[in-house]
Amino acid sequence: MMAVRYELIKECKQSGARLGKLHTPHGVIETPIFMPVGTQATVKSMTPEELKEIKAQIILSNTYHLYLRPGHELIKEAGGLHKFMNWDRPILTDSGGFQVFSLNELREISEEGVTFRSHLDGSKHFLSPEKAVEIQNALGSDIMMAFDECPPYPCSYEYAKNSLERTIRWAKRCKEAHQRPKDQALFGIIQGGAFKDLRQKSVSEMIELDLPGYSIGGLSVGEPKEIMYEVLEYTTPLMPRDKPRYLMGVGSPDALIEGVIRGIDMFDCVLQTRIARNGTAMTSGGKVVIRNATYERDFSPLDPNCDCYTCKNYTRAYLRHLFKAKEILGPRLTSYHNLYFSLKLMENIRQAIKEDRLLDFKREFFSAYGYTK
Ligand code: PRF
Ligand code: ZN
Repeated sequence: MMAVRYELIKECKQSGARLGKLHTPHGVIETPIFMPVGTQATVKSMTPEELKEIKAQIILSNTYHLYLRPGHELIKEAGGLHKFMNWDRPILTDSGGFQVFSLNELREISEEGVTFRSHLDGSKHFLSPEKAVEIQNALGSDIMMAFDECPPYPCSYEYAKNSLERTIRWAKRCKEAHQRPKDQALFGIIQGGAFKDLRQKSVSEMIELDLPGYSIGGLSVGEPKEIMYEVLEYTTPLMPRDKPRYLMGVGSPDALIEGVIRGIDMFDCVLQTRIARNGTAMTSGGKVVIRNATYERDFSPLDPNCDCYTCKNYTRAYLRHLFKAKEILGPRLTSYHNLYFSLKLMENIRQAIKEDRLLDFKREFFSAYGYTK
């Protein structure tokens, strides 16, 4: 028995979208889904009770950060990550492969793994496929990610090729090191930059490992959106139909819709909470920068079409005041709304797939949001 099982419910008649259920040890997830990011064992400013209130089904956390602080041994001692942070629904942990590259300029990469200095105190550390799996086994996440190398954009064909081949070898090592395949699912990561034949090679070699799910990595790293959509268009059809497909680190409203249309089932992104902290809200009418003077006497809700706690109880003028006064309630209420907005968007997407009208939904959403395409 595998820890995680994907049940394909329906394929959209208008697009490549799929409706499914992902069965995990901590409950069933309806897909396509957006996963709020809880890098340091907390979705910034949100309690688990609030996450449940907005119907978050699964959250993401990070091996890299938790290994450095407070340490995976401590979390294991606490009874695992779920207990430690008081979240009893599914958790996916990223492997640290991406964070070690994006947060460290002084890293050194070899076939064995990556040596790097902590962004916290400069201490020296080593992450490898075996170590990343050991940490994730200690954390006890429902879904763990293989240790990969995410090449920058742009990057040469040669670099992308070597890096994806190494990512395949590392994925094999992850699978061998995995101690808890019965209650933790290991997902593989497809790399290959923006090169079609490399993405094809990456998929065909990765699916030979017969893992319970696969993600697409190496996108949204600075390439134009059209390139990302093109890569998805030729990559997802090669991926198994009976397993979940996860697009890593992508979650702007347009990319969520475009990704689902191209057959993606899972997304995560820091955007929702990050822009909330600097006072930007995602609303049905597009982005609202709440500090703007236009909202000084705007006593209407952040999003008149939203029925979240923030929108039911507070005005734009009040939120603007909170941000101007640097009160922590401002980021909190805005994070709550942005996450609610994105989870609601995914619910609407699932409903549209059910009714075979996802492309119509896209047209309406884009026009209201102010996207031109
Ligand atoms: N690999 C891993 N995590 C990631 C990525 C990746 O390529 C990305 C790229 N968008 C985000 N998070 N392991
Ligand atoms: Zn709202």
